[in-house]
Amino acid sequence: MNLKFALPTVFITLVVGAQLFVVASPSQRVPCRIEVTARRFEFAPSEITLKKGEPVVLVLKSIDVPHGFRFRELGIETKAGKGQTSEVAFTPDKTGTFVGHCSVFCGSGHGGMTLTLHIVE
Ligand SMILES: [Cu+2]
Repeated sequence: MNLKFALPTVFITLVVGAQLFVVASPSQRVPCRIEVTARRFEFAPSEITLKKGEPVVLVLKSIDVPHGFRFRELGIETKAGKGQTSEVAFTPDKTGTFVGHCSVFCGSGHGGMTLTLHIVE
C-alpha cells in the first residue's frame, strides 16, 4: 500500500475510534444514584428495585437525627448525621428481596425502621 494513503487512513481510524470510545464509556461507567431520605421512623422511598449486575450509588440523607442502613446479606452499610448525606456504592450480585435496618438507634420506632431492596434479573 502507498504510504501516502496509508498514514491518513490510520490517523482517521484512530480519531474516529477515540471519539467512539469517549462517547461510549461515560454512560457505561456512571452508576445510577438513588436518593433515600431517612427520618424517624421511616425511609423514603421505603422500597427500591435494582437490577443485578448494574452498579448503583445509594445516597442516604438524614433529616432529623442520625440514621443509617445496613444490609448484612449484601455487605453494605452507611450512616449519616443529622442534616447530612452519605453514600455507598455497590453492584448487586444476587437477586431477591433484602430488608435493611436502620443502623443508628434513633428512638422508640427504630426497630421497625426498614428499607427493602428488590433485586431483579
Ligand atoms: Cu433511625
